[in-house]
Amino acid sequence: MSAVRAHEARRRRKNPLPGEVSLKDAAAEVVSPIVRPYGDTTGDGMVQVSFTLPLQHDKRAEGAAVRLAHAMGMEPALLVHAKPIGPNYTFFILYGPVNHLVDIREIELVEREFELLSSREVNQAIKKRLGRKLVVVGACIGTDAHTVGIDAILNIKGFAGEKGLEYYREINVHNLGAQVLIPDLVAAAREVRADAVLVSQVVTQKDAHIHNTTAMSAAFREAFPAGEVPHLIVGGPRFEEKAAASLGVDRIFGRGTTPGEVASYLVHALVQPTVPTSARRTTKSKE
Ligand code: B12
Repeated sequence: MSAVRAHEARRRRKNPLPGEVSLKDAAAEVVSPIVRPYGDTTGDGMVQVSFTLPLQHDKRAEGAAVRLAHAMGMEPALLVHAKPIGPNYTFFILYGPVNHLVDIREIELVEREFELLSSREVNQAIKKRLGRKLVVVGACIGTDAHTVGIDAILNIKGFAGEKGLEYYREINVHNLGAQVLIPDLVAAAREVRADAVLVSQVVTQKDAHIHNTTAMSAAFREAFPAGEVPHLIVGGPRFEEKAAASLGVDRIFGRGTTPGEVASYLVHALVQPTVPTSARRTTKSKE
């Protein structure tokens, strides 16, 4: 290592600049806990943002876009694209450095609370401890027609190299598809005596995913006696994983979820030895 490089490595190890990789030694790299975006060089803070303003496209609208970017901490803000969307709206893209830093030590993570099991282990656990098939009902509710996510979890072909829940011998899957009405979902869950209801919500316009999920969980609590409500799981790319309690569901799964994770979770939540499994089947709903 040259003297200059050795000196630079020493400086980066002792005193890394925000967003800079601090070199522990020539072979190993330790990332600084304080980061900012990377554009042309490490830590230069460069980002690109896009948004639409309710303004006709002219110089004033462009000035408004730049001002907004400044207010968001982008300084200087370079307007790289402006396109009218109809007479009274303009779409903008701006590029520049942001002056904010993120300390990754302050990030709160939702840790996975269950062990990942193979499909064989899942089947064995259900067979041995539940003594019957585990029944799940899945659907996209409301006006949401984005079925790819729920199909990725349920369909036999699966997702990310993992088979879907239909592949599991000990899981009975009822996939109701798109735009299912909440009363129909409740009725189906009751009819097949679902252990778990898996709902997908991809559209988030006007918080549709929040409203639909809250309405769905309320409908289940209304239709089933306390303690007999099926396990409610909701999934989609834009849920906050920590929001389960406020939405009235038992678990939220987000972007990139795999079927194996969901199967393992179902065992964790519904098939543990401590769960009095036979009790769930004897008294079910207010029929
Ligand atoms: C494919 C697609 C469509 C297809 C859907 C086909 C189908 N059968 O699903 C079609 C063309 C029909 C469509 C229509 C529309 N779409 Co669209 N669509 C998409 C697109 C490109 C991909 C979605 C997708 O399939 N992702 C792949 C799957 C595998 O990922 P996923 O859904 O996130 O699922 C994973 C996890 O989230 C999780 N998961 C999801 N659900 C569940 C459920 C459970 C129980 C669990 C455990 C896990 C889980 O596991 C999955 C696997 O990891 C997205 C943009 C994008 N790139 O995401 C837009 C997008 C979702 N669509 C959008 C919009 C606006 C629409 C329309 C309103 C457009 C229009 N004006 O007509 C319509 C609405 C139709 C309707 N009534 O719902 C917007 C939504 C914006 C918003 N804020 O809500 C997006 C984000 C595009 C965008 N950037 O604007 N769309």
